Amino acid sequence: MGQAFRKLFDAFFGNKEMRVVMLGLDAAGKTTILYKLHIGEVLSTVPTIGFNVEKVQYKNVVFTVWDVGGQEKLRPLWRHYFNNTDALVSALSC
Ligand SMILES: Nc1nc2c(ncn2[C@@H]2O[C@H](COP(=O)(O)OP(=O)(O)OP(=O)(O)O)[C@@H](O)[C@H]2O)c(=O)[nH]1
Ligand SMILES: [Mg+2]
Repeated sequence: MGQAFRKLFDAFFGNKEMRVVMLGLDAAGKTTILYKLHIGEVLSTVPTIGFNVEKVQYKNVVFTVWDVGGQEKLRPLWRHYFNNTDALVSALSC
């Protein structure tokens, strides 16, 4: 009974996890956004070769945010990040 109640409680009030993938052309600002969300600061960045991944908590949701390199040679790899993704953020430069 206690375990069933805990499961029910967690379903309503426990942390939920969501996987978010950020894609966009190189120098669009994805890594800048990721670290602003993660540590609250704008860091100086270098072009991402591969990916960065960080957990960002908002209320009871833990977002696992994948920031994928946007250089042309890396774009064919983007499709490999879509599996089990709950949200996609598309970064545009302006
Ligand atoms: N003016 C301006 N510059 C920005 C902004 N966001 C990021 N930058 C700058 O743009 C450059 C590239 O930012 P990144 O966050 O590394 O870009 P990225 O999308 O991760 O690029 P890749 O890793 O190559 O895919 C850095 O020099 C940032 O300081 C913004 O909102 N405004
Ligand atoms: Mg980057």
